[in-house]
Formats: sequence, structure tokens, C-alpha cells
Amino acid sequence: MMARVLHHGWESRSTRTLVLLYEMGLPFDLVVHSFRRSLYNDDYRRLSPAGRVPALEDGDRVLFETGAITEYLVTCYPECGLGRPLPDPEHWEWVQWLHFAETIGQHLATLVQHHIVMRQEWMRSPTVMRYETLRLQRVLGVLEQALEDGRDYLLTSGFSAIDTNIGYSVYGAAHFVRLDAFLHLDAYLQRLMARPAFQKALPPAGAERLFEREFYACPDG
Ligand SMILES: N[C@@H](CCC(=O)N[C@@H](CS)C(=O)NCC(=O)O)C(=O)O
Repeated sequence: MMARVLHHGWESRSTRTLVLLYEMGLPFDLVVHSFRRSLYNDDYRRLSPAGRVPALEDGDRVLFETGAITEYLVTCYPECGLGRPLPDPEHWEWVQWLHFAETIGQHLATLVQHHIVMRQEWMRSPTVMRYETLRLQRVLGVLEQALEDGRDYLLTSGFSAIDTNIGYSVYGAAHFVRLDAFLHLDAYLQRLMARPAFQKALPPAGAERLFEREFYACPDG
């Protein structure tokens, strides 16, 4: 059987791919990397040139970028039913949300840098933290509006791979923005987190977590 390996860091964006592989029921080996050491080394850069997770090895093919990996997996394994290939009327909506996961992801990444990666107070910028928190709230508002009609998942046809990409972004965002003001989004996140695939993708006890705290409050002002 063809070897399939996912390179992952607990609670990082590679969680999207991990959840997706579990949802699809595809066999794979998991290699977990630590963020305490840089991934920017010659060995790993052969798989992911910027030294980022995820990277997926699937036989002879190696891919980085969560969005690309999602498209690759749903295209190669259409029987899993998690893509919406043309001429599906929801195809472009599916593509739009797939990319929107990274619009959320960019604010999330900046907040992770300022709250978590920069360990010394003097390195952090309260202005950037406040600004990015507001911008994160704004993009979460877009999801809240999309879910307002009571749908369970982002597409009216039901669960799809974009819920694994957006789902991780909302999981991460909830560490920086309280979801009390986003009722539909909060219910969406709870619904996703109750799925066995998401549960399985959470860090096991004792693992090195990205989010050591449940919530990182924005500095006042
Ligand atoms: N747009 C990329 C982002 C990948 C990315 O930046 N991953 C982060 C973890 S969330 C990483 O590997 N960071 C390690 C580093 O920057 O050294 C994707 O969606 O795959």
C-alpha cells in the first residue's frame, strides 16, 4: 500500500488536514513536530520549503498548504463526498470558504505570535494585538451571518471538507475572541468539536500544545 504521512504540530493549522484525514477514513502515519525547534532545517525543507506544517506525503507526491492539500484529497478520493466538484452548484461557495479559512488564519497567526510565540512582554505590541483582535471579530461576523439561517454546516447540503478548514480557524479564534456574541458560530464550533474526527485530532494528554491557555485576553485600550 502507498505510504501516506502527515507532518503535524498539535493545535496548528495542520489540524485541518488531520481532521480531514480522519473524516475521510484514510489510513496514514502521523509525524508530530515540535514548535520549540524550528522546522526550517534542510531535512524538513525538502518536504515543506518554508518549514511549515502541514506537509502531506502521499506516495511520491509531497504537498504543503492546507487549502491545496484539502483540494488534493477531495479530488483524489471523491467517494468520501467531502468536495463539491463542478458542476455542483455549491462548488464556488465551497472554494470561497476554503480560502476564507486562511483570511481568518492570518489574524490568528498574528495573535499567536504576539500572545504565545513572543514570550517577553517587550516584544509584543498591544496596538497590533487590539487591532488584530478587532479584525478577527469582523471575519468571525461573516461566518455568524452565513450560519444565521440555522444551517448546521457552511453549505446547505451539509458537512464538507471546508468545515474542517474553517472549523480549525474558529477553534483557534475562540482562544482570542469570546464567542458569546456569535451564537450561531459558537453552536457550529460545538457541533464540529463533537464529531469523532475532531476529538481524535486534539492533542493527547501530556502533548506539547500550541494553546497552553484556554483564553488569551486582549490588552485593554
Ligand atoms: N498557509 C499555510 C500556513 C502554514 C503555517 O504557517 N503553519 C504554521 C503553524 S499554524 C507553522 O508551521 N509555523 C512554523 C513556523 O512559522 O516556523 C497553510 O495553511 O498550510
